[in-house]
Amino acid sequence: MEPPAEQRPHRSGTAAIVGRANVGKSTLLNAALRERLAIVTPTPQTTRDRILGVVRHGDAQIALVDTPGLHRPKSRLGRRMNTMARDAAREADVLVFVTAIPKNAHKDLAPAGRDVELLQQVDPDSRAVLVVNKIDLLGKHRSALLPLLERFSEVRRFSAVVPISALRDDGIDLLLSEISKLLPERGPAYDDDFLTDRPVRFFASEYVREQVILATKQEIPHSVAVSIERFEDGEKVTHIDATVRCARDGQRKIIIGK
Ligand SMILES: Nc1nc2c(ncn2[C@@H]2O[C@H](COP(=O)(O)OP(=O)(O)OP(=O)(O)O)[C@@H](O)[C@H]2O)c(=O)[nH]1
Ligand SMILES: [Mg+2]
Repeated sequence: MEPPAEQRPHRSGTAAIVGRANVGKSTLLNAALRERLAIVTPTPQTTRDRILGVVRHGDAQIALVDTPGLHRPKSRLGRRMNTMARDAAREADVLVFVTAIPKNAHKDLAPAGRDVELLQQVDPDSRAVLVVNKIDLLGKHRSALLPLLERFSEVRRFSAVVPISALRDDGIDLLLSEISKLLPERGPAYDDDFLTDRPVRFFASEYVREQVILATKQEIPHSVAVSIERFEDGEKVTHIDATVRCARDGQRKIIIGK
């Protein structure tokens, strides 16, 4: 039986959310925080930086770190993004490896080859939780999950395996409980009201980039960068000037519509 709350030790530490692009890592971060902090789009490689979000769960404080999707890089930016994700995984107390149910598939589900490759690159002794996201896509075929989870367990040892739907807020609480149990016993590292270490300006630039990605097609999002030139908090309104940079003149025409 679990001891009463006042006798349970406080736990705190970092948990890195790592996985292929587009599996729902940022959606998971936001669901755990109950805040729309990280940007989310249907386009792969949306997240470009580490994003910290501090979650309180029972007797634990979890420093969740969202990371760029691991992919085969075609540019310097891509290589930097992969390095960032791998460093976050190595430095964390717990690795939260996220995979997702593919669209229109519910029979003979098997771990994606790329997931297997990535998992084999991780230190086998690290504490890892497997998260299978997008289980809402299974509809009534939930029984297809079991063989998938078993096949993942053959790839490496996981401290916990948690199917979730980050989009529907299904399984998030259970996941946070599993992560909490794996954190070291220690006091909180952050103040009670601390959410993230990034400044508001960073999120302002991210929200502009999110809109550019949502409004344009495949090729453009990867070459877009946004910088905030002015950020002035007024009494009633905040004035923000942002510059959107892209790689080619043709892209500029698509973004501004002329
Ligand atoms: N059906 C379904 N879609 C989801 C779920 N979670 C995320 N998505 C969608 O999957 C797409 C990618 O989500 P993100 O959270 O941006 O994925 P990511 O892993 O952070 O992607 P990168 O930052 O590019 O690596 C978005 O269209 C989300 O709405 C889920 O539980 N179910
Ligand atoms: Mg993301």
